[in-house]
Amino acid sequence: MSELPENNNFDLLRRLHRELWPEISSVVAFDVPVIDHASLLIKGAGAAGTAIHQDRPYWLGKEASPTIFSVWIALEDMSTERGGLMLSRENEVGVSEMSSFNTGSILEHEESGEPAGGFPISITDQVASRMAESMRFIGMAKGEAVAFDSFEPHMSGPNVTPDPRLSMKIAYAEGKEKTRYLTRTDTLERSS
Ligand SMILES: O=C(O)CCC(=O)C(=O)O
Ligand SMILES: [Fe+2]
Repeated sequence: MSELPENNNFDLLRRLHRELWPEISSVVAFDVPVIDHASLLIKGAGAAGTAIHQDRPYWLGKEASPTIFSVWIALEDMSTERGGLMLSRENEVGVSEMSSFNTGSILEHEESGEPAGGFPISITDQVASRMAESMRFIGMAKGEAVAFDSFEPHMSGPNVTPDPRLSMKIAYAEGKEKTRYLTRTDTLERSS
């Protein structure tokens, strides 16, 4: 794809990408960096939380060996009440450690019918209850971001406020062997 469609959120995506990518591109060092997918994560007023899960089980069909990682960007100041992202602080590392992203393994997951939070594959109750103790709300101001790989357990609480929670996720990947993705990063950077 050499041109990006108009009338969508590519403006926002490009802007966020240009802010983020310089700091992480050399550490991640993909041959052909692509954005596998990106989406606004709008959690409606009163919406349920998202159960603890890894993303890798969702992406097994996308790539045989894992390269996709997420950058989760707060589009407003986050709070626990808003249902902000939760991660284990024990796993926190600096940007330089992103070179060892995606070397983890899949924990036991189970599929449930249609959970309120919308993510049907989640870590089994037994494993989750042990992990839950270390999960912490990640305080982020508007415009701040956190990156996590496809093996990072994460979750979020319910949005108990009367307004939607606004965040965005950009999922980067090695595009060398991929035929399906949203855009190459160089295409996005060149577009205006
Ligand atoms: O934004 C959230 O509350 C959770 C999102 C999530 O699990 C994901 O983007 O992989
Ligand atoms: Fe997720």
